[in-house]
Amino acid sequence: IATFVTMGWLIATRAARGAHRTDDRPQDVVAAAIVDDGRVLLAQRAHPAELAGKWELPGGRVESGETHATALTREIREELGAEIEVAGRIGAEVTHPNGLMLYAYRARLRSGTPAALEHLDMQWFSADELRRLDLDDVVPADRDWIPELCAVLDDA
Ligand code: 523
Repeated sequence: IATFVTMGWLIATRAARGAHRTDDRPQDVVAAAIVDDGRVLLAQRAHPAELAGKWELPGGRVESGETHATALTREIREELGAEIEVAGRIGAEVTHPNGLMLYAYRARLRSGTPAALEHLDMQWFSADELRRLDLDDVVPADRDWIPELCAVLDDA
């Protein structure tokens, strides 16, 4: 019996370690560049304190079992109360200092009117307005995406 108990314990601890390793994988965060009428929607973060008031592409963490597209559609529904259709990637992925991996996607509105349900504010930016935006007012991880966003808007 002791042998079976020991074997059971070994299997259980290995399984727990395996599960733990899965949790340690860099977590994906997805962000939407919703483009409408030649403008992109940026939202002003409400939290944490060091990011509060800074502009970001709205989005959030991908939960287990979700694709990037389903996660982004859910986040935009929760944060802005609108339905989007997710298109291709935009810009390069960004590694956050805390280990998160951030991915930006182009998107367009399917239905609903976006509203800042969880953000301090939101605003539609033209390419010129984006170029004039002070990068200090942008969430650090999102700064690299600005040139690519301008290019997308110039083509829109
Ligand atoms: N970012 C970020 N830029 C950006 C987003 C959507 C998120 O730098 N455009 C960072 C900010 C947080 C982390 O990614 O450190 C998680 O984003 P958050 O808070 O918008 O995602 P949630 O709502 O899924 O996660 P919690 O608030 O932590 O529950």
